[in-house]
Amino acid sequence: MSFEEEVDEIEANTLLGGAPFFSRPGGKIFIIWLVFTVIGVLIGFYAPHHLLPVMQSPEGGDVWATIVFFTVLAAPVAALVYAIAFYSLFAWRHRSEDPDVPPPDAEPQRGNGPVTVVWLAVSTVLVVVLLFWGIAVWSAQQVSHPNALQVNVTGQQWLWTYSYPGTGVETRTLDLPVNRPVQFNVTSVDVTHGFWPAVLGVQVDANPDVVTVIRTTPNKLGKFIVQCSQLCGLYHAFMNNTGDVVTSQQFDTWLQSNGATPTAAATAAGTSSSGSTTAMGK
Ligand SMILES: [Cu+2]
Repeated sequence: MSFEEEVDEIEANTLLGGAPFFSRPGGKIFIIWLVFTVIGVLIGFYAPHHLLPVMQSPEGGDVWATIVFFTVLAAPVAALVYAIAFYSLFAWRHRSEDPDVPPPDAEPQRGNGPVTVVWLAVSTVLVVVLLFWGIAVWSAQQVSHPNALQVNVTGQQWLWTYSYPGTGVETRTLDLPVNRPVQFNVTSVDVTHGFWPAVLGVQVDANPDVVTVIRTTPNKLGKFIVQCSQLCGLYHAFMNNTGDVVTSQQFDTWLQSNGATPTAAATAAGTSSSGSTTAMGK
């Protein structure tokens, strides 16, 4: 053993109070924790691409980012729990000849100052970060646009009805014009339902006698699914229908095919020339 190695060993045994870090339980748990954390972070970044639908609004993008961010932040916490459990199963299992003899108690963690301080500090920082993230994402949906398309959403056992004020149109499919802010005014006529067009980043309870407002701006053409997210009775699982993000012109045509006058359809679809009461010819 060289002089440097001897010095290293002496330092390891004095400064670290025993064996080298990575051969002590704490060191081994640290390595397992590191591996599990990396796996958790990778899952956070890559799993949504396989598990989530393609989002069709900036609010949907916020939901996506929130899922990734929360998973990545949770990864080291969950990894610590799994690392300790995993290590304990193998290293600290009861090896007594007599299975009726319980193992001796471990050193109590209560009263361990550094562990308590680190635990409280990390928990506090994580909760505050998540709180501010949540407030920021939530408040972004609270901005009202004067030009927003109004859609009244009504839940009942067990279907959704959509009406477009000013047009007389009431349908069972939720067509929306692309790149136009939408304001959903959500209510229910019987029990609590949950209005959930997931790809639009919108999920809100539909409560009887209450109108809840939620906003989004569809930015990607294509069909999507609206589901009920609150258990609302026998056929809750079947309480879904389709929506479609279309161009303004297609939306105008769709409104007219559902009974709107050309003028009302053009106004609702935003295809009429602004400041004029005359609807543009198609
Ligand atoms: Cu339901």
